[in-house]
Amino acid sequence: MTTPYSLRHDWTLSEVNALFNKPFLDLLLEAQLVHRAFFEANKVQASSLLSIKTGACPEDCKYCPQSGHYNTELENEKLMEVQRVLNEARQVADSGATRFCMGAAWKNPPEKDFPMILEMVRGVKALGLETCMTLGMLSQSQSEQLASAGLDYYNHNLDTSPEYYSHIITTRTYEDRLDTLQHVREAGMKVCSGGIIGMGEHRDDRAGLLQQLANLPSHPESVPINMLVKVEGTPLDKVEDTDPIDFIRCIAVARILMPESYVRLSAGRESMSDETQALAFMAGANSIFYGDKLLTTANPGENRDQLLLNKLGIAIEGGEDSLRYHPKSDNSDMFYDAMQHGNPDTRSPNQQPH
Ligand code: SAM
Ligand code: DTB
Ligand code: SF4
Repeated sequence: MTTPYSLRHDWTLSEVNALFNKPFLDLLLEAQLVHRAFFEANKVQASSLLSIKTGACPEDCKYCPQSGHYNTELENEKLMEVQRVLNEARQVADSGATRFCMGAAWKNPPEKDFPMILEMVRGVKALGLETCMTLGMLSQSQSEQLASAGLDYYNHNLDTSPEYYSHIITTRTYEDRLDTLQHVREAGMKVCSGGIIGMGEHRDDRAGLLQQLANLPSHPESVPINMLVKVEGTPLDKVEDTDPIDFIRCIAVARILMPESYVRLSAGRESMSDETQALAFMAGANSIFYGDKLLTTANPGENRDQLLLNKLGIAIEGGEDSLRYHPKSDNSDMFYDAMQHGNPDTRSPNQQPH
């Protein structure tokens, strides 16, 4: 059976905006149907985060508590010893999370530290966890070394639209970010790339960010959608709160544009209600950060997450590749057909009658 949505890499801004402008319930239904056509329903992937080098970052990302340009009273820490990282990873392996994501507050990883980074990848991999790192910009050679050491995923976010980007970061360009994503791809690693909602951006910027991600030569396997965590001392700490419904729209549009990708309901869950999180899962989010800390800020602890997931009947999945192209759950085809025939303008050109 053909999947109802073919993968596209040619989305126009007006098409993406048209999705954003749909009635909320229509958008949510479409996203959930796309989700069920590509993934098993009621399952989420769980990753744990560890900051392996904290603070004093030379970059000026206006959202970030770890930038050395702002005073956030964060305690800076140099690169962690490999054994300490592996001890943390052992605990994660027992928690139910399947991926261990190590983050460093660097513009790019210094060559002198690179052998330790590679050792961490090998060590975490040997514990049976999937490995992910986010270390800033990478050269082609560094990407290849990480891939050879067994790094499964590299996280590098586009963060926002190309147009809004310079309001948020001035110390590296959008092009720099795209270059790193290309190096990661060429080295054969899986790409984790997404952005942040709630930095004072316009809806067009949210559409622009998702358009950029969806129009990459291959969709990122993992798309983290972060809600800004406002940290005192950063230039964005007083920005207006994002309406949760607007945030859910971003998740739903990401799901529709990148049907095969894991969409991660990422930073910001600590201050989200259970109902908002439930709507995010309905909109097609199927991945979370698990554990009581993100990199430097709080995340709901495992107890709160277990209660929520139990309430919703959602299980943490064991290994993500086994679930790709899972047979469609229940009768999503029937609903999908009904929706398509009821709303002809939601059909892509190759689905329209001739
Ligand atoms: N330094 C590396 C880099 O920026 O590429 C890796 C670590 S950085 C903290 C990873 C991502 O975390 C950023 O790209 C951003 O999307 C996200 N992030 C950082 N601070 C955040 C905040 N306050 N709220 C939401 N997301 C945030
Ligand atoms: C991503 O998109 N979000 C994570 C992960 N990738 C590295 C980081 C969120 C950081 C939130 C702020 C903090 O805890 O420092
Ligand atoms: Fe540094 Fe990354 Fe924070 Fe930017 S997001 S200031 S690069 S740690």
